Amino acid sequence: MRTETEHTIFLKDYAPTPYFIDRVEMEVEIAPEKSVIHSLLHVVPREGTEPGTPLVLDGDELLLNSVAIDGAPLGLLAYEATPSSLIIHEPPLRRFVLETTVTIEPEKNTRLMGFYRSNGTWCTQCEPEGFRRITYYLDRPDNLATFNVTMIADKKLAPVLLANGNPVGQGDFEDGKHFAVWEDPHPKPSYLFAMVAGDLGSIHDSFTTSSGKQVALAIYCEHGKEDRCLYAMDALKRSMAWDERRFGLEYDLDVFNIVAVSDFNFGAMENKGLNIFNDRLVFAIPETATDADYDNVERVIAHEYFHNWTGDRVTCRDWFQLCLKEGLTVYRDQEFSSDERSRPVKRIEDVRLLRSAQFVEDAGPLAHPPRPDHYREINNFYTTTVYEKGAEVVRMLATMLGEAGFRKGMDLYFERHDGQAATIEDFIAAFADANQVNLDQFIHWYLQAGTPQVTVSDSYDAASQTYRLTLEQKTDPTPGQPEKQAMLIPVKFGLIGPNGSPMSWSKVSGAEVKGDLIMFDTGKAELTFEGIANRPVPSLFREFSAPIKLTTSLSAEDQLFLARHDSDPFNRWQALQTVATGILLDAVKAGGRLTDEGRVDALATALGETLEGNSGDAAFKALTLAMPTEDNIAQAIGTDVDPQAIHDARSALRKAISNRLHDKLLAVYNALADQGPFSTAQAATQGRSLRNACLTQLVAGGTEGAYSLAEAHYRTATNMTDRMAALAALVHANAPVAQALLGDFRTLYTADPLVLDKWLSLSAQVPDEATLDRVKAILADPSFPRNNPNRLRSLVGSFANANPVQFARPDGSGFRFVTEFVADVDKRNPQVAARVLTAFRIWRNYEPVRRAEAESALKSLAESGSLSRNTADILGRTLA
Ligand code: 0A1
Ligand code: ZN
Repeated sequence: MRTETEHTIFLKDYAPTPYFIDRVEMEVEIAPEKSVIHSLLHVVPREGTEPGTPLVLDGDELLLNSVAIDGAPLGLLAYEATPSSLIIHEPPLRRFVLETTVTIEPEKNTRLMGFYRSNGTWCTQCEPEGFRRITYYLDRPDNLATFNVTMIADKKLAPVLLANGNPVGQGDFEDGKHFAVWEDPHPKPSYLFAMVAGDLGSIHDSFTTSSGKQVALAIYCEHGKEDRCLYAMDALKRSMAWDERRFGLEYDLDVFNIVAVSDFNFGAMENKGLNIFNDRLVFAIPETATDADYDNVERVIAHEYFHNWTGDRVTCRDWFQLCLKEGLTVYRDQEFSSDERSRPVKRIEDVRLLRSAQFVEDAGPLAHPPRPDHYREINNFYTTTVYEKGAEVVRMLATMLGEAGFRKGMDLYFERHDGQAATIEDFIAAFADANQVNLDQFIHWYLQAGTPQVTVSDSYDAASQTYRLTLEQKTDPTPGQPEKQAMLIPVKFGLIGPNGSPMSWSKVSGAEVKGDLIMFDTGKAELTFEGIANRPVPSLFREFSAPIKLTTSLSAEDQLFLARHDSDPFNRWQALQTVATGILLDAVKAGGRLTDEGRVDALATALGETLEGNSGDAAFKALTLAMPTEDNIAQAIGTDVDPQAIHDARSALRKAISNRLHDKLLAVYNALADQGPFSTAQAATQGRSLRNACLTQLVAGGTEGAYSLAEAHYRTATNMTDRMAALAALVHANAPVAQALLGDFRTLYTADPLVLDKWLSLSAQVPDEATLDRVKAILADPSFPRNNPNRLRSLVGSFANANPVQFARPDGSGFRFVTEFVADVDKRNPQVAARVLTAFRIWRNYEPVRRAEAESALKSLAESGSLSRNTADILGRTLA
C-alpha cells in the first residue's frame, strides 16, 4: 500500500511553537478559478527562543508569489517553500510582520477542505487543518490571534461577503468589484477562520442578550430556499436563550451568521460568528423534511451555537484534546434537546445511537480513547467515540456532581480558561477544584478505549433481611491497550419491592453509595443492604448512568416486572429491549426461527400494556415498539456473525409481535388519524411518531392489508414525516409495492436534492438481492453528482451501514463494490472515502466465509495504488 506520507503524531511530543502569531490581517481577492491571498502575520518569538531558530509555517497546495518581512522582500536564500511548509531560516528575534502572497484555486478543490466553491458559492472549511490551504500559517489550535479580513470580489458574482467577527467596512470599486472588511476581536485559532462569498438569499432576525446587547442574526442560503431556514432561525434563538438560562453564557459579537451550503464533508462548523452548515441541517419545511430532520436541524444549530463558548472562547490546546470541545458540546446540545422536548425519549434515542455506532467502534479495530495519544490523520478522529462517548463522560460528571456542582465546575472552567487553549486535565481540574472532590480515577474514561462490561449478580437472605449485590467490571483489550484499569462507574439505581414500590434500606456497605448512586470504582464490589423485608428487583444504571454493557442474572420475569414498575422510563424501555434481545439471540441460534412462543407472548403482552397505558408519552411508546436493530443483535452475538440469520430472526419476531398486537396497533393508528394542520409542537410530533411506529409494526406483519394501509398512508400523506414513514416501512419489509413507490417518490422529488437523498438512502437499504445492481446503476448514471458528499453518503454509506445482509453478501460482491467505490472517491475526496470505509470495522466478527471475502476486498484495496493518508490510515488499522 503506497500512502501520501507515513507519519504519526504523538501527544507526548506536544511542545509550544518557538514563535507565535497574535494578529492577522488578510486581503482576499476572490475571482473565478484563482483567488489571491495577501497575509500580514504579526509574529512574536516566544521567550527562550534561540537566535537562528527557523519559523516553520504550514502550507498545502499553495502557490507562493512573494514573501517579505516588515515590508522588505526576502531573498531566495532566506526562505524555503516545500509542499507542506514555508520555512523562514533566520527570522528576527523581535516582533515582526511576515507578509506573504499566495494563489489558490478554489474551483479545483474537491476535497472541500480550505477555500472551495460549492454550487457557485465560495466558502471555507478549516477544521482541523484547512487554513494551511488558504495561506501559510501556524495551523494548530494553540495559536490564538485576532483577525482582520478584507474580501474583494465581483459584486454581481458575490454580492454577499462574510467573514468572522463584526462587519467594519464595505465599499465599491469602479471595475464592478466591491469589498467588505471584517474584524474579529476575539483571539482564535485558525481552524475557526471562515469566509463566504456568493450570491445568496437570506433571512434576518435579532436577539437581545440578557445584558441587553442587540445581536443581528442572519441565515444565508441558495435563493428561493429562504422559507426553509425559518425553523433553524427559531432554533438559534431558543439556543441563545437556553445557554444564558442554563449556563449563564451570553453571545459576544454584534452579528451571528449562518450559511447553508450544499457541498460539505460533515454536518456543520462552528467558525466564530459565521457558522457554515451542510444545507441538510438548516432546511426544514413540512413538505420535504421529516420530524427527525427537524430535530437534527434544531440539535445541530444548537450544537454549533454552543461551541461559541465550548470550543471558541475556550479552545483545544492540540487535536488530541478534540473531545474537550466536542464531548462537552454534544452533552450541552443533548441537554438542550432534553429541556426542549421529552427528556426520557431523548435519552433513549441517544443511547440507541451510542450503542449502534460507538459501542461498535469501541469493540473493533478502530477503537480509541476519547482522548487518543497518537494519530496518523486527525480527520479520522471526528468519531462517535470523541463525540458521543465524550458526551457520556461529561454526563457522568454531571450525574456525580449534581446540576449545581456541575455548574460550579463549568463556571470555574470558564473563569480559568476563557481565551485559552486548554486540555482535558484542565477541564477535570476545574470540576475537582470547584467541588473539592478527587477525580484522579475518573480521567481513565478519557484515556482508555473499550466499553466496560459490568456483570451483576444478587442474592437475598430472608432470615437476615439482607440483600447482596455483586458488581464486576472488565474492559477487553483494544488496539495498543492490552491492560485496563478499573473505572469509576456511577451506578444510578433503585431497589423495587414486590408491590412495585421503591424499597429503602437501613444500612449499606461494600462500596460508597451516595443517595441513589453507587460509586463503583474497583474490579469487583460486593454490596450488602440491610433491613430489606422482601426480595427486591434491582433497577441498575437508571438513565443509563454510565456507557457500559450490562449483564445481569435477572430472569425474563424480573425484566418484565421492571418494564411494568420501574419509576425510571429508560429502564422500563431497556427491560423490554433486554427481553427481546434474549428471544432474538435464541432465534438466531436456531437459524432465524423463534423458539419460545411463551416468551414472545409475554413480551407482546407487555408491549401491548405500554401501548395502551399511561406510563410514558407517545414518543416513548413508539420507541418501545422498535425492536433491537440487526446491528444490536450482531453486537450481542459478537463473533461468527451471520447477518442473514439475524435478519430472519428479527423479521420473525416483528411478525409475531405484529400478529399478536394487530388490533391494538390498528386501534392506536386509527385513533391518531386526525392530526390537524402540521405543527412541530411536541404533541403533534409525538402523535406522528407513535402513529407511524404502529404502521411500521403492522407492515412488519407482512400482510396484504398492512401493505395497502401503508400505501394509502404514503399516497395521502400531507407531510414528509408520514410519507417517508410509510415508504421506509414498505422498503424494510421488502414489500412488493416498495419498488413502485420508490419510483413514484423519485419522480415527485427529482428537483429537490435533499429529498432525493432520502430516495438514494432507501433504495440502498432494500433487503433484496437486486439492490446491489440497482445501487451500481444509480452510481453509474452520468447525471449522478459524483462529488457531492451528501449524495455519495446517502447511496453508498446507506448500503454499507444500513443494509447488513446485502453489504455482507456471502459472495463478497457487496464488500468489493464498497472498496472499489472507496478507491475511486479517494482520488477526489479522501474524507468521504475514509468515512465510508469504516463500515468494515466489523469485518472480523463475520462467520468465516464472509470474513474471508471482506478481508480479500480490503486487501485488494490496499494493493489498488496510491491511497490518501485518510483512507490508508483507516485501512491499515482495519486490517491490523
Ligand atoms: N467541529 C464541527 C465538526 C467538523 C469537523 C470537521 C469538518 O470538516 C472536516 C467539519 C465539521 C462540529 O463539531 O460540528
Ligand atoms: Zn462540535
